[in-house]
Amino acid sequence: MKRVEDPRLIKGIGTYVDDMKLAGMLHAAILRSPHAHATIRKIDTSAAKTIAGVVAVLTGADVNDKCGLVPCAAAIPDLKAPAHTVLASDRVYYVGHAVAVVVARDPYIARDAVEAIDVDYDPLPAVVDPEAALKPGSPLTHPDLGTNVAFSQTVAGGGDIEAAFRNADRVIKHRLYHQRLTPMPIEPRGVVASYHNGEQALTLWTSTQIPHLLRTLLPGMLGVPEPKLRIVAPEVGGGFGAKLNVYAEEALVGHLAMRLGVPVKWIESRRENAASTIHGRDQIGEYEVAVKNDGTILGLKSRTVADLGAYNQLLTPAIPTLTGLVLTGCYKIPAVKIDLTAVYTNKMSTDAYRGAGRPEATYLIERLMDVVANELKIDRIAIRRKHFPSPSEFPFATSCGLVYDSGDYDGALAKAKQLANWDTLVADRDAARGAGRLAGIGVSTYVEICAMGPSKAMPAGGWEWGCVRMEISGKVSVITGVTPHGQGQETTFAQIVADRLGVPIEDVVVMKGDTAVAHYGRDTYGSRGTAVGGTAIVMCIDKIIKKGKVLAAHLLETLDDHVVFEHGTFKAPGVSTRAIPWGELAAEAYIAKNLPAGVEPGLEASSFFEPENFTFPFGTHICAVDIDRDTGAVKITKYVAVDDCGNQINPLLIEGQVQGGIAQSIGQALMERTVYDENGQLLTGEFMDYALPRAADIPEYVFGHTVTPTPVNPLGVKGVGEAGTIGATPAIANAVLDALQPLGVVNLDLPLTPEKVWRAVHSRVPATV
Ligand code: MCN
Repeated sequence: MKRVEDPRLIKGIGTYVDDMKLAGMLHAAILRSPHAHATIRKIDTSAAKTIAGVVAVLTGADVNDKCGLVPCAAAIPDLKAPAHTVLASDRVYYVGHAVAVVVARDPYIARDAVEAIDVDYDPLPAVVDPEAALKPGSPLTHPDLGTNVAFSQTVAGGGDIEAAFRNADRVIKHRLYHQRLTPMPIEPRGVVASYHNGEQALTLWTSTQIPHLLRTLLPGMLGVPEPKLRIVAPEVGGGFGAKLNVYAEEALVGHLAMRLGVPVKWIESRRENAASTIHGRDQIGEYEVAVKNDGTILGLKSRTVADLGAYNQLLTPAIPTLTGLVLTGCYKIPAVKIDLTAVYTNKMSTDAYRGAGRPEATYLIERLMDVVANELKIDRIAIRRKHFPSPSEFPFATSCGLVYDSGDYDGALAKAKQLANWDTLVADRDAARGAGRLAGIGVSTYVEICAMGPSKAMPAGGWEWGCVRMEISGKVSVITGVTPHGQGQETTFAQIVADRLGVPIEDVVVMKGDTAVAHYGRDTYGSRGTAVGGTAIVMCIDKIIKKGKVLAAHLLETLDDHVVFEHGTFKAPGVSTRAIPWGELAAEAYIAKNLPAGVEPGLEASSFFEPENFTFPFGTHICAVDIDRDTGAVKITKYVAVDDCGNQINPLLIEGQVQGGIAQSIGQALMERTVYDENGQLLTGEFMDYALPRAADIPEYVFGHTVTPTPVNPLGVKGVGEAGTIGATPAIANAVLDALQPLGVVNLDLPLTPEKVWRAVHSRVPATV
C-alpha cells in the first residue's frame, strides 16, 4: 500500500513552517558567534536599531531573565552542567552560539540588521579535542565548572570481568573512532509563534519531532500555563533525531511573540543548521576483547570518551550511555566493563542522530568481531554464529542489563547469505583479488533497542496515547500522540484501523502533530511510533468494538455475548438475520434516542499504552565493495539487507525506511564527517564541505526479511525506523577493510574517503603491484 501522505508532498501542497503566513507577522534573525570561545566585552546594537523596518534588537541581557534555561531531560547522576541560557550572556562557547536577535518587517532587513550589530569579543583558547580536554592543563570549556568532564561512569555487567581477562588465551586491543556527523534534514528548523493577548494563549508552529514534549517543557521557560500553550508540528522535512529537542530558538521566538504582541517567524539557514542544530555520534575509545584461541569471547572492556559539545541539549549526556546498553550486540559475551567519560568541548552539542548510541555500539562490536576473527584466523561468520543466543534462549538477558524480547539471529544471517549468494560472492572476491583488484566483503549482524520505552526507563514517560472515534457518519478519525515526520503512520495506522474495524481504508483519517487535536503524546523517536503508538490505537479499537457489541445487542434484542463482530458488521447468529454496519451503529450511538440503560452516547475511545519492555529488532547486512587503486574510491558492488522488525504492517514503508537508513550509513561510512579546526572553527558548515551521498552513490539494494514477532505488544511489531543506520555502517566498513586486508591494513577511521583509502593503499602497497 502506497503512502497516503505522498500526493500532497509530491504536489508541493503540504504546509511546512516556512509556508505559514500570519497577518502582521514579523521576522527574526539571529546573530551567532564567530568564535568557539570568547568573552563578550560589549554588544553595540545602536546601528542595527536605526535600520528602517527593524522593530527590535535584543541581547542576552534583555531576554535571559525572562526565558528559563534550555532543559536537559537526561537523568545522569553527578552530571556537571553549565547553565544554558537562551542567548549568550557574557561568553560564547561555540561557533554558532546565539548572541543577539533582530526582529524586523521582513527576513532580509532582519539579516542586514544582524550584520550591523557590533560585538567586541575577547577570544579565549578553545577546547576541541575531547581526549586532549582530559589532560592536565587543558583549557576549560566552561571555566566555572572547573573541569571538562561532564560525568564519568563505570558499569560492570555479567560475570567476573577480571577473571575473564585472566583466563583469556589472548587479549585483542583496538582503538575505534566514531566520527561526528551533521544530521542535515532537508528542511532546516523553523518556528512561527503567535500570542493572543486577550486569551493569553500562545501557539507555536515548529519543525519538531516532539510537540508534546515541548508543551511539557516550554511552560517552564516561557511562563505560559500548559493549557494555554498549543504546539503544532506541521509537515516536517526530516528530523532524524535532530528535531527531538527543545531549542533555544523555540523559546526565544515564543517570547518575542509575547513581548511584541505580533506573530514572529524564524527560519534557520543551512549554515545555521550546520552550526547550531545538534550533531550526532562523536565517540572515541579503546576496546579490549578477552578471547580463547578457539574464538570464544570471555569478556569485553570498553573505555570511551564521548564529546558532548558545549551544552547539554535535551538528551545529550544520555546518548553515550545508550551505546553501553547494547555494546554486546547480538552476542553472548559473559562479562563486560564499560568506562565512559563524557567531555565538554567548544563545539555544538551532540545529541540523538538516527540510531542515537546504537550505531556507535554496533560499529564497535561488529568491527571487533572482524578484528578478532582475523587475528585468530577464524571465519568471521563462524565466530558470530558461535556467540548468538538460540531462538529458544529468548527472552535473553544480556550482560549489559537488558532483556532482549525475541530473536532468531542465525535465521536472519542465513537468509542474508542466501540472498547474497554467499559462496559465489566469496569466489568472485577471491578471483578479483587473484586478478590484482582490491575487493572485499563485509558482514554485520546487529540488534538494536527501540520502541522507547517503559516509562520507568525514560526521562519523561515512555507510554503512548491514542484515540479512535467512529464518527456519526461511519467514517473514522484516528488521533495519535506520536508525531510522524516522514515515517508514514498516516498510512500504517489507517491500515491497522481499517483491518481491525473492517472499514475501507479511505474512510480512516489519521491526525497527529497538533497538541490541540492530539492532547497527549510522547512523540516520535527511538523507533517507537508503531510498537508503542500503534498499540495505543489497537487498545482503542478493542474498546470501541466492545461498546459496539453492547449497542448492537440492544438493537438486536439479544445479550452482548451473542453478538459477533465480523468484517465491519455486528450480527447475532441464530437470533437475528440482521447485520448492523458501523455507520448504522454510530448513528444510533450519537443520535442517542435508543441506547441501553447506563450507556453513554458516542462511539470513541482513548487509551494510554505502557510497554513493559523495549523491542529488539535485528538483522544481517552484507556488503561487497571494489576499491579503485588509482583513486581510492570505494564502489559498493552488492548490498543485501535482511531486517527483522517483527510483524510487518507495511512492507513498502519498511523498505523505504531501511533504504533511507542505509543511504545515511553510506554517508557515514564513506563521506561524512563534521570537522572543526584546532581553534574550534566549523569547516563543514555547508553542502560544499559536508559531503552527503547522492543518488549516484546509492547502489541497487537486495532486501529480505525474517519475521520474529515480539511478545511485548499485541501487534507483534518492533521498530524499523533506525535499522538501516545501525546495521549498514559496519557492513560497509568491514567490506572496505576486508578489501584492504591483503595489504595489511587493519583499521581506518571513518569516513573511508577516497583520499584516506588511497593513502592506505599507497603507503602499504607492495612494490611489485
Ligand atoms: N512499520 C511497519 N511495520 C513494523 C514497524 C514499522 O510497517 N513492524 C512502519 C511504521 O508504521 C512507519 C515506519 O515503518 O510507517 C517507521 O516506524 P517505526 O519503526 O515505528 O519508527 P517511528 O515511527 O518511531 O520513527 C522514528 C524513526 C527514527 S527514531 C528516526 S531518527 C527516523 C526514522 O524513524 N527519522 C526519519 N525514519 C525517518 N524517516 C523520514 N522520512 N524522516 C525522518 O526524519
